[in-house]
Amino acid sequence: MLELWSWPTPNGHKVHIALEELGLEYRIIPVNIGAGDQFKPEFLKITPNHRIPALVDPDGPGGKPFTLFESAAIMIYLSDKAGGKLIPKDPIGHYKCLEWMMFQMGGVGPMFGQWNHFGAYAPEKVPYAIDRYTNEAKRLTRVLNTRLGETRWLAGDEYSMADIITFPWLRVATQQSSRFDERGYIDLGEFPAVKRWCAEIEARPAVQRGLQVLSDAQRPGKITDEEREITFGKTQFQVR
Ligand SMILES: N[C@@H](CCC(=O)N[C@@H](CS)C(=O)NCC(=O)O)C(=O)O
Repeated sequence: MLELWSWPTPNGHKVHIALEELGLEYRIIPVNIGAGDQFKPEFLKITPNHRIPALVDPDGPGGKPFTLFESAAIMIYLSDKAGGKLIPKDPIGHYKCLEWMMFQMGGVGPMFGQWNHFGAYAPEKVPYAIDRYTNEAKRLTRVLNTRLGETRWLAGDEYSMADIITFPWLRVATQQSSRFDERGYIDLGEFPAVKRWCAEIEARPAVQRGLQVLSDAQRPGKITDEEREITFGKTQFQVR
């Protein structure tokens, strides 16, 4: 059975949702990133990048065990494994799907991640960084809004991995939460097409199931000093 080493963050949620949408059998191995599980030797054997999510397929290419990290690579692999589902087959839809998946991996994920960092996790308030990443998060949301004003889904007329990979980041960015009170949130009133798209995705039963994965482990409120040290302190740079 497929094994996903994961935690309930946007990068984990996208793969939980993909697995549920594809109907693949899997089991979850929790990697508590606030407690430092990502630095354990058994996890580092799967991914040298010590970040969730990471996949182990005991029946990989050639029937051999196979490991994969980086959420987009995992999602493309899972789509192939399920016979090409959730990545459009027509050439235009196919490349548009990859285009928007890359937009998430190179833009939305890293920029929203920094926005969260300076808005909730940094030990001191850095107004320049908060402004910079607030502007960038809004700019990227505007790009999504323009696309979704023209097409129902990011890849065109088919719901795809491009929507699944992007949605969990927008979901967190648009919710008011005490954890992120320094950085605020994105008001979807300004982005009606993104609002319509989020609501359509959120209503899907597989999405609801994916969001429930490891939901017991989610802890509201501010990051603790111990979690900050593990996730952003010296530990990160001692691992080789
Ligand atoms: N580009 C990676 C990003 C993975 C990532 O940043 N994962 C975070 C959780 S959302 C993590 O594992 N953080 C642990 C740490 O920073 O030590 C992907 O898309 O898979």
